[in-house]
Amino acid sequence: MKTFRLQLRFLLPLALVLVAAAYLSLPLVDQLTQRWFSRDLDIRGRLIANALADPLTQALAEGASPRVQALLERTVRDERLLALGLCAPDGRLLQASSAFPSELGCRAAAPAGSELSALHRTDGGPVHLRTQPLVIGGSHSADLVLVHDFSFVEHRSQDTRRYLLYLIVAMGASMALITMIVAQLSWRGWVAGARALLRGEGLVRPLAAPAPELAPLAAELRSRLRRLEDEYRRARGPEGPWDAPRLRQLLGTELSGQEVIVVSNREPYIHEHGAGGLEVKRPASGLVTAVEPVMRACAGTWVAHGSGSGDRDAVDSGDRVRVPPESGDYTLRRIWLTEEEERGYYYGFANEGLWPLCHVAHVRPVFRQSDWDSYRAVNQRFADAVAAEARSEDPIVLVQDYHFALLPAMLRERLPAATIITFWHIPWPNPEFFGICPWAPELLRGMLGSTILGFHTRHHCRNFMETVDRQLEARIEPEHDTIFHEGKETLIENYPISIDWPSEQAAAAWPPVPVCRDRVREHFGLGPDALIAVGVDRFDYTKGILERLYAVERMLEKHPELRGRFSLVQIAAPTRSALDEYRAFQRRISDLAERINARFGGPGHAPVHLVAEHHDHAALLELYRAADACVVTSLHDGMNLVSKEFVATRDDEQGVLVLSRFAGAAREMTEALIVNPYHVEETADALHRAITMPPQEQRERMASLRSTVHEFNVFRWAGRMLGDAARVRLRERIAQRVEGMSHG
Ligand code: GDG
Repeated sequence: MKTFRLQLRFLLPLALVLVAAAYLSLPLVDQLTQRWFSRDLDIRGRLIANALADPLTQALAEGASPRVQALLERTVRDERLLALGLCAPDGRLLQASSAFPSELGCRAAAPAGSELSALHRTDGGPVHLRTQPLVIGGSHSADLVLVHDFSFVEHRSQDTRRYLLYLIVAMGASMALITMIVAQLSWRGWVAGARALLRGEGLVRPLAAPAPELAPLAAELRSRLRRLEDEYRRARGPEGPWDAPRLRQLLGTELSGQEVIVVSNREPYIHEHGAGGLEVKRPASGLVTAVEPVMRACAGTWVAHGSGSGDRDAVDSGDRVRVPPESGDYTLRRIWLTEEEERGYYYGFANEGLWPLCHVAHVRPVFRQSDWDSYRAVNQRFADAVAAEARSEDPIVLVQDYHFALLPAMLRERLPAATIITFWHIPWPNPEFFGICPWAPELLRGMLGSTILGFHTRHHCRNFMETVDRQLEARIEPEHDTIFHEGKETLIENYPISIDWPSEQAAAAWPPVPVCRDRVREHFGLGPDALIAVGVDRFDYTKGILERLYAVERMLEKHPELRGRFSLVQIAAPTRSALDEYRAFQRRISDLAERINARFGGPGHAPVHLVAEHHDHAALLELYRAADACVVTSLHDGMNLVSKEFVATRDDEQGVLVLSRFAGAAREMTEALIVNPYHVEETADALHRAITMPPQEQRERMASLRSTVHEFNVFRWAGRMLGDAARVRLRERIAQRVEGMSHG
């Protein structure tokens, strides 16, 4: 709009000048053409008159009027010469060729004896008259009048005028076009310049210094930059609290104006056809829990698989819908997959191959060629969609999880200047274990298309670097946490994920803990002195639900006094039930729960309440707040957000967390009772200790856990990643200029 106004300011005066030019120049052109052609006819006339003078004077002197007539008629065969006439000195027309305009006579000619040219209009059109005196015997005896057709001059003049007009219009159009292009380019240049300045680029101007002697200096500068960045990352120290406004501020300063695109398989909102029409649901997913608040803060685009039965009815013609439904903070772009694609890419390669491969949970990974083909094809489709959604050539793209290991390199081909941050939400196994995947090198190459590759823990980062070391020709620089592969550098860093710490207003609206306990007791038919442990998981074999039940069974064996008092409420949200492995596992859990209930339950009491249903957030909140203990016994878990959610809901500073040492969360949440879930005895004892822990010890542990999770929240996770991305972008820009400097 601004460019348009700018252009208009130039184009209007230009149009006025051109109209004025046309107005003034056209009559001038008329006059000029007339003058040129009159002069031309004069010269011709004089030539003809001179050529006729002798034969005419001779014929006149001899009084041979037929000869005079023949001479006149022969001469007018010239196409432009209309007629010839002979006028006596007294003004009589002596003789004339047959086409001599009768209305002219000798009046229009010049006074006798003088040479003159003039224009006249006859019935047949405009004519040019030239009078040429003839001298016989030394005295003036007659005047020869040459009548030339002048209408062709008018035609030519019209043609010239038309061509001139075309020329002016064409000139005007080209000038306008050039103006528009120049204005566009200079506006874009100005905008790019302003953006660059905001990003701090303007601070580093390209140096036009000559090169070779500066090469060592440039290398030194580059390595110092790298060391500075390393030191900055490692010595981050106390950073102050992270929250949504601070993340927004980071996006508005260091990453000013940059667009953020998230890619994940799971969508943050699912539309389903329900009894009440189109209903919106939040899926049970750690990834969605973590990334959603970040997207709310930065208002970007989220590209994900549209998996709900009503998803197609909720999107616009570009497959986009604004979410969350109540505020529409960001755009969700849905990608549709066929059943076959979903079977191969999602259930097959991602969940039967990579999921068990990365989780040491003793479930054998399955690798099928057809699944791999499908995985590759779907990764390409998502990469294409991200490139199509990008409005700039260097967006920040946050690639989520093991469904998209190949996407970073594919996207790098489409958008070479993009900053691609890939976050791997699940663990990374050791190199030997990862090596069993038939396509290990391809997966690693795909991931190394990322600018930054994030894992939850340092341990996973190390495993990844060692895997690359075994599988690819790459240069690994552990001191900088970087891998150089095919001329591209990837930073491998740990970013422990977390949750959006609830605001004071949100917490104030929660039902009080005693109310939650009453409701849960009532719902599950528990007694007033019931001891409640909760487990909240997707119904997945990595979550250690089996081991948890064994621990409950063992605890009840060891502590008969707890029978009839203790209950585990296990929420198991349905997940991947299309896979045999999952269905078999879910059956096994149900059978075990039944067995324990049969063994230790009684009339009106069950020690295990297995609820294999998806619950809404309010129900989970109520459960967390009602619990004496929350049990997380994952056999392997990238982080585990349930442990953090439990702690966040306990503003009463009561309740104990039992946490598997194989969950990434165990590295931060050291005040939990840390267990090895494979060790049934140890887990049973920890569970017992949890439900019998004195309130004071509970308070001390919970207060400390809460302060950790409050500080290490999801905005810190995103802020550190995006902050690192901003620094990498800045360093790359400086390095490019230094490079330019050393190459002259
Ligand atoms: C992966 C990694 C990593 C569960 N049931 C329901 C429900 N949930 C929510 C929980 C929690 C989330 O799902 C589960 O998060 P986790 O982190 O425990 O596990 P994964 O889904 O396996 O997530 C994991 C995570 O990614 C993030 O990086 O921590 O290690 O495996 O938020 O509350 N939510 C609702 N109803 C349920 O029934 N609404």
